[in-house]
Amino acid sequence: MTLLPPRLKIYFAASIRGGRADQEKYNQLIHFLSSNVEVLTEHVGDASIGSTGEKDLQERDIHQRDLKWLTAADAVVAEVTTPSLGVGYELGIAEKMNKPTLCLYEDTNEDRKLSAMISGNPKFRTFHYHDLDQAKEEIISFIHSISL
Ligand code: 6IA
Repeated sequence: MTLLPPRLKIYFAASIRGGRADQEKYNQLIHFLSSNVEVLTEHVGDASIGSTGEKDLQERDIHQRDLKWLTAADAVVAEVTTPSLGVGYELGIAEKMNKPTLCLYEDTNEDRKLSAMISGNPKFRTFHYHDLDQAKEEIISFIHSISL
């Protein structure tokens, strides 16, 4: 009998109260990730979660639960196109915990730019993409790099 290697645990971070305009994109990225790794935070892509967030959990419980998952994660993948205080907070903690971190940012023609605190951070792997297939290729490359 051969033992399968443990699946990598990924903390997927993306905007909730920062705005849900990209929710379907989060969903697709989570779905893609899930076929390769364990995603601890699948709810982030859930269409039923609006910008007000989960209704059956107290804010304090959400914070505590997310920090527990972040601590347990092998790595972080963050979709950072829609600016989010929560995601920025999680990224700062991930950095202090030395978690390998991939930040995905969709380049659009809109007049918005990624925060220099993310794009300027050498500890984060930041990738600009134009379509989701590029983001998925980068995810595979990132996962390979941390699985070595
Ligand atoms: O400031 P934001 O709400 O945009 O922050 C989003 C980030 O914080 C996500 O990456 C989540 O991991 C975390 N987060 C913020 N609110 C929640 C939350 N409540 N539950 C879980 N994680 C949250 C509400 C809804 C939720 C279940 C999707």
